[in-house]
Amino acid sequence: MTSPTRCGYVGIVGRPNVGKSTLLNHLVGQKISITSDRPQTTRHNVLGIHTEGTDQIIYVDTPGQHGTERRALNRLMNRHARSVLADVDVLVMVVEAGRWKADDDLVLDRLARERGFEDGRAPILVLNKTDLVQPKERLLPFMEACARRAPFAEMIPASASSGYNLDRLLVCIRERLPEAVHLFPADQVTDRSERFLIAEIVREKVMRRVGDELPHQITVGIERYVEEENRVHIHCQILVERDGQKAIVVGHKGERLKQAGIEARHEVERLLDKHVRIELWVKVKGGWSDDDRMLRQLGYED
Ligand SMILES: Nc1nc2c(ncn2[C@@H]2O[C@H](COP(=O)(O)OP(=O)(O)OP(=O)(O)O)[C@@H](O)[C@H]2O)c(=O)[nH]1
Ligand SMILES: [Mg+2]
Repeated sequence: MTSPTRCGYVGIVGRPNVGKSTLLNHLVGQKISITSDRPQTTRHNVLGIHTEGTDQIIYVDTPGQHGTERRALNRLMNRHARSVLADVDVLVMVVEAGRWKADDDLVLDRLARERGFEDGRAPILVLNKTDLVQPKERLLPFMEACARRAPFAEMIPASASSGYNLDRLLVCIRERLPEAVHLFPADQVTDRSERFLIAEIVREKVMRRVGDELPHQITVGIERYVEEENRVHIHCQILVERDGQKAIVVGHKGERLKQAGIEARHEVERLLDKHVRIELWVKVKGGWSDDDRMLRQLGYED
């Protein structure tokens, strides 16, 4: 007799910048969701699929939830993240070890409202970035304080960037997977198209280079994708909101954009396993991040 297969959706939620996407990439073993030290890097729910033997885990990375910004893009991002709370089989809430903030309370409130803690629905709490906690003795009182906030199913101190304790997290997730048939082929790692991943890689490289100078009024679209004999030629358009932002993205004598393009090309070549040429264009389109119709055109589906 063959053993039954198990398959389930595992939502990863939390406030911005706690390391949700880094965690997803590590668990799947491949870079799927872009990361940066800027809050609100992730804008869509992104699936990362990990199949091993009889188990298939479908992770859902979500945009960081927060209570401050009010543009249409931010409302949409919050909505994407909230839709995951109720529906997934297993929920992982990520916080930064030693730093509980107001937005963590916001996430927990929504979670209590839309999911609850009964009948095995309580989330696993990951206390991420433990590598930054000094001295280590500070961890224990923080864990005790977390335990008083909500009846978490498990609390796991971990480091998504080094991989510390993620094996324990994986055991906890596997224990909770329902018996079910696999929903994706064993070799599929995401539901997103190559074009989506490429646009995201470009956005990551640009975001990381502009640092604090620009908030998040950047988006990237693939305008043209041409497969030539032995390489792929990709035209990307980077949209910003204002002329001043364009100057920041382009940088002195175009140097910043050029470097972002080089970094993106290396990563896209690894992804596609082909030679790649990337051309980046920056265009000003005022108000895109607060315009519902424009957001839909740009691929931010509701
Ligand atoms: N020191 C340390 N840094 C980490 C760890 N995990 C993630 N980071 C860093 O934290 C920053 C944010 O990581 P992301 O994975 O983009 O965070 P996120 O929660 O997905 O952020 P949003 O998508 O904006 O909500 C990045 O600079 C990561 O490299 C960790 O375990 N230790
Ligand atoms: Mg993210």
